[in-house]
Amino acid sequence: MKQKLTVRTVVGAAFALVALLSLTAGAGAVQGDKKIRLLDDCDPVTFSGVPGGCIGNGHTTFAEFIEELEETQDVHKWRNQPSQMHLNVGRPTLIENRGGEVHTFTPVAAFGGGFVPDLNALSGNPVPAPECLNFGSITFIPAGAVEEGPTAGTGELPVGLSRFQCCIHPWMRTVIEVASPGPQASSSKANSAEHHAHH
Ligand SMILES: [Cu+2]
Repeated sequence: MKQKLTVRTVVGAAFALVALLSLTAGAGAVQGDKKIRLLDDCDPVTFSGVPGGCIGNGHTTFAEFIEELEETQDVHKWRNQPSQMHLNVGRPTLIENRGGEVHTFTPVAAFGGGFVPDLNALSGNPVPAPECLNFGSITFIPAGAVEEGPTAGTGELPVGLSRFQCCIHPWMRTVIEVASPGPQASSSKANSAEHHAHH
């Protein structure tokens, strides 16, 4: 009887250890880089005259690109994936340009136009985001490049909402929400306390 209990205890401890190890492995996986992809579908032949050019094997001609932009103020195949995401503090990001054109992934206080007036007008973003006119600080990400992005919880990507857009194609956008490292309720409690204080 005594021996059985001991065996059971050992087996229990082994299960606990396995559970702990898999939790640790899970936590490790969560710390991997979170990838954000910048996508397009430019046809190299008809985009050859576009500043920055186009490489790769996209299929959307320049005329089709402009036509879709005129009709919808957006070109669906030119987009950031994902367009919205949640990250925990400490999570690094990678920005991967999977398209054939140059893009930017520029932090902006508010979404606006980029630095190409024609694309701003056609996409319904007539007023450029000021950050997109500050050429010294814009990072251009060439086709095929993978760049380190901001890490959640740092000054570049603080707790709360951050907005990123392409300064060439201003409809290419991503909103990242970084969760508060404390209990989930803390920020909403703070909000409601602030709300009550106003009354
Ligand atoms: Cu772009």
